[in-house]
Amino acid sequence: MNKTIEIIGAPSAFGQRKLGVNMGPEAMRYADLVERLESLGLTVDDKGNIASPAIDMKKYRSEQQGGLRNLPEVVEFCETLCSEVDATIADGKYPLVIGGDHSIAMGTISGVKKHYNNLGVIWYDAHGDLNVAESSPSGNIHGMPLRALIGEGHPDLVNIGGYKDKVKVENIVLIGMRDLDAGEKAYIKEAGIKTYTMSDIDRLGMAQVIEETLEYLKDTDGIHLSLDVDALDPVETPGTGTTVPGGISYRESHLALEMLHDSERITSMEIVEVNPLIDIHNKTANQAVELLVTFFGDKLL
Ligand code: NNH
Ligand code: MN
Ligand code: MN
Ligand code: MN
Repeated sequence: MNKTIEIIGAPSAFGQRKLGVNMGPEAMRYADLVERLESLGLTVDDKGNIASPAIDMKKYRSEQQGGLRNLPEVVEFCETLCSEVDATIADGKYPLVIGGDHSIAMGTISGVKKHYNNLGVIWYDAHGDLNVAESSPSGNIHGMPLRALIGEGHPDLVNIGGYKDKVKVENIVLIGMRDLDAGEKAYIKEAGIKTYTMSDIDRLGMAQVIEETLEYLKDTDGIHLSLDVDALDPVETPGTGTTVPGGISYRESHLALEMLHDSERITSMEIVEVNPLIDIHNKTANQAVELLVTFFGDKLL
């Protein structure tokens, strides 16, 4: 990596109901994110956290039944993030967005996509995040960002960054799936989205999954990696709001990130859903940092 890595903290908790995920960026910084990347000889510029709308505790704790929880806050947050990511790439730097709940992907990817004609997206997650309000069991917008990026859902989400249709269905690869809602399953089949469930990973092995993913995305002109730490197994990686048993191991994740680094095809990256308030001694942030160090080129030998 000869580009400067620009870290953008995205402390959103608006996409779901568990406060603490907004402290994810600090948890990763306190796990020596910047120092560890610099020790690889990389140039790192930490831009700090983007400005967030205030959290109104009463509203945050309320049921807000019927639809899209914290919609205006999510939109405002993502618009700011979109502009920051856009500026980072325009400056010739490599954007590394640290979340924050997964709703921020609408901001990150809307900023990234301005610089690519045919962007690929790898969604490394236990969940598809392909809901619309009508199919969502929770009203939590962190379960909807990928569908909004495709161009479906509430217009305010679909039009973040002032334009729509950021990601083509044929340019998406889902890895780690094991908790898909009924509407998401139907949509994945109907749209034909390339998907690796946990049983696919078990049968094929992670090395083949990543090789096939890169081959599948061969015609893209850039690939964004959106890594939700709940893709990993909660026994090893407990500090996240929506844990699902039977996940990807820390070791398999290292392999995946090493292969993605070696491919030199991943042009932007975000890591999301680290929640230090439900973690054990900041273990999850530490793992996130270790994975990022691997992703940016550390070698075992
Ligand atoms: N599918 C569920 C929903 O939409 C859960 C989504 N939760 C996530 N996604 N953590 O990564 O509410
Ligand atoms: Mn997610
Ligand atoms: Mn998830
Ligand atoms: Mn999640």
